[in-house]
Amino acid sequence: MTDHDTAVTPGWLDWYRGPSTPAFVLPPGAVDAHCHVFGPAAEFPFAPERKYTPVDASKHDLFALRDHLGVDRNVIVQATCHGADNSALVDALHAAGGRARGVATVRPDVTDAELRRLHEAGVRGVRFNFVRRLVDAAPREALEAVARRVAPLGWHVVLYFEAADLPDLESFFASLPVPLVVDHMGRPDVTRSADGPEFARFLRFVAANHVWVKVSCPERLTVSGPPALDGERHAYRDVVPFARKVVEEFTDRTLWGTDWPHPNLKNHMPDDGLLVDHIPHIATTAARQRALLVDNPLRLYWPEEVR
Ligand code: 0GY
Repeated sequence: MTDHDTAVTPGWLDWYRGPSTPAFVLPPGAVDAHCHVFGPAAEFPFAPERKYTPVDASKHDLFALRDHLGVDRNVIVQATCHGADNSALVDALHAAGGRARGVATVRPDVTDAELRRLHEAGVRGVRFNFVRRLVDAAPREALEAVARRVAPLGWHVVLYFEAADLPDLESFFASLPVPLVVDHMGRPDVTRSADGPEFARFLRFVAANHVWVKVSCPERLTVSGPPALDGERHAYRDVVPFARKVVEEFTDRTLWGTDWPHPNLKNHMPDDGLLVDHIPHIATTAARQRALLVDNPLRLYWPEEVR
């Protein structure tokens, strides 16, 4: 893709306008720990090497959603369509006035001054993406170099990979000198059993390496649904056993996020209000909900408030 190619990717699903008001009331201080901003392209052009061109999803749109859902804070994750240009992310972090932290993408030759600038803006991690439809593969030495650069800042690495790739990647992940956070439960194949060998392997990896897990993206993982649309408050039943298992086994290291504005969904765009209504199905007690939504993200992203 070239930077002259500014047309939105064919078939792109725009984010859901006018989300419902959740029936589930989020606890005070709840954090949406996985969301993105896209552009606006006129102000923050997308990266030439991107694999998709989304519809704009600005910081103002994100903050409006935050307030509508009853979320208190956001963790904004650099999306691949912005490459390693973190300008839109940093702009959103500044505008959030302390109510957002960030996860950036940096290259190994990033300067110390740039890392300091990102830290001051609120960045607390970098994302390593292994999903081939989203990025060209980065050499492991380059990723190791990035991890070494950010470790002294107390940052973590957010890992995005497909379940089938975990066996190849696991020892590399374990060697990184930083805390690890996995996106979307490592993208399990939910047509298999949550008690089966593939997910068991993922859970062993999590346990052995003290990994944090985002129990996010049921709308991306689901096969049989039903989707979070038209008032459906029992959506994505096929994903629930996976998320519930993670929440129950690793209650103190789980994070939740909307994944708004939901890049690359193919068959439906969820009503974000109904995604909030999904939470009590995966975190079934008030204590688990508080850990998932408030205490855990605070410990990882605002540790100075947890003393
Ligand atoms: C997500 C998932 C996806 C995309 C990105 O940065 C991105 O482009 O993260 C995806 O397409 O699976 O976490 O938003």
